[in-house]
Amino acid sequence: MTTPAGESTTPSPWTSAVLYGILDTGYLAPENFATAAAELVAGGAGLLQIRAKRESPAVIEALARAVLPVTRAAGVPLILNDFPEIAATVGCEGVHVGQEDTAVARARALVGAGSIIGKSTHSLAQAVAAQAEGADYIGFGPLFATPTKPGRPAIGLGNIAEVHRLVSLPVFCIGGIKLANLSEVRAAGARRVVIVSEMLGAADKTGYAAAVVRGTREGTREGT
Ligand code: 3NM
Repeated sequence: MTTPAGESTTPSPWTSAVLYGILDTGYLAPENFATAAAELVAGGAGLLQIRAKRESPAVIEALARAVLPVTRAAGVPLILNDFPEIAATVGCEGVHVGQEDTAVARARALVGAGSIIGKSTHSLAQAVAAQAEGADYIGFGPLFATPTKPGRPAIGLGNIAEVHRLVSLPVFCIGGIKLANLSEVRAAGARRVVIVSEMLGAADKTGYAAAVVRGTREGTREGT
């Protein structure tokens, strides 16, 4: 990958990411997106998403344009939550779709053949279906009830090991994960996590992200 200035970088491939950060307008003011993006990638977030559930397309496009130079410089893919047309216009590396959003193939056709398309899944059956549909990674959750996705019932930790047996894609566990329950989530078989509210609320986002990366990798090495 090259930076906007044309310098080559040697980032880890996104497929080895253990922490996926989400910049969510529910927790972060638009003017703080670029700074937060820099802080999270400095801490080791290997994928970054923009999630703006209540904003206009114009605001979403502006957010993506503000964050993209930061993620490009770090060699971290920028994923837009849905809105594949905006992702294509701005040059985001991919989009994340929910169960009710654009189909994976359509999203890829809009964003580009080499784009990264992720899908939210909330059960083993949906995880298997997302892989069959051609997703590049899945989210799996919410493990715990979370105000970031209100009204969505927790699926618990019981199927984490099984989803890793059934699906060969990168699986990002999500929903109510915090530093305090990370070891429990790891012990249940999670290898990669997404954390939204606690990470965006941290005074030191870089230090927080680094602690999650350390904790998640430690669990993987121990084989728990
Ligand atoms: N998607 P927090 S759970 C955005 O299960 C999102 O698909 C989920 O935020 C899913 O870390 C979730 O604040 C919210 O709980 C994650």
